Amino acid sequence: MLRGVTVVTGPRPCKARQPPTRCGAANTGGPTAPKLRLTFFDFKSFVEPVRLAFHMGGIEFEDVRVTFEEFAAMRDSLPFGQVPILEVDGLVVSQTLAHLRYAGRLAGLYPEDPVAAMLVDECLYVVTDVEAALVPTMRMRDAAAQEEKMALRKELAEETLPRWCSMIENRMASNGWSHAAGDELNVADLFVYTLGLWMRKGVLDGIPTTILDGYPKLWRRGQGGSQPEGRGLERTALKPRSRGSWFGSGRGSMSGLVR
Ligand SMILES: N[C@@H](CCC(=O)N[C@@H](CS)C(=O)NCC(=O)O)C(=O)O
Repeated sequence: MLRGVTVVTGPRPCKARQPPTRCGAANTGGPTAPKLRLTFFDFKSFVEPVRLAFHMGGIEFEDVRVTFEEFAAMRDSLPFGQVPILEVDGLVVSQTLAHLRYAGRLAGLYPEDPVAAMLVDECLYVVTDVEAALVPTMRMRDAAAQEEKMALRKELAEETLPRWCSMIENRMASNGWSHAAGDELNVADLFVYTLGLWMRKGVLDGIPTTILDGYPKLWRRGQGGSQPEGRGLERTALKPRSRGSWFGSGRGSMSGLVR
């Protein structure tokens, strides 16, 4: 039995349902709202922005958290052998960015304008690139690999991450954007925010928690900026539209989001 969440006994096969022909309207619990189940491990990772987008839009979804053992048991039944998966009325879909854009459309956090949407996509892929630079060092767990890992982290802290952060900062500044990819809060901000929290948390040896301090547009303290930090975020940007606060809700790792 899972810890306080619904057990996934194996998603239905993709062929069970045909994809909808158009994007659904906001799913705030109406009779035609699709039934949504998001399945991942019980940590934030890159799935957190999807959960946040659903939450901000007041969109009902089942937040299924599986253990590694449960994932191993279900892996062969998954379309690409990976989590996260999002089930939409039984249709099983993989890939976080697909989930995030879908959640953003339902929640009104993804632009309809094609160019504005492309700019959001640009930011999402930039964040994916930054993440991709960090992830290999996460896998270096053996004692023998520590020296190499710390050398790579030093390069990340002193060169790679500052270069990416400067480019995002400059992109915002030169376009006069108040947010990560435009003038309104959207899923790009949620993605940048989640990555930023992780980088600043002190859990990545060799990456200083001050890593984003020199980028006031990218990571602005207090309220009103692209990535308002901490409790300011709870009060403003991530305020859910129709339900109680995500923060402090005691839902697994979610309550720790702003720590
Ligand atoms: N590009 C995929 C990556 C998903 C992914 O790597 N998931 C990992 C868990 S964090 C997984 O399921 N790994 C198992 C495997 O690939 O066998 C996404 O964004 O959803």
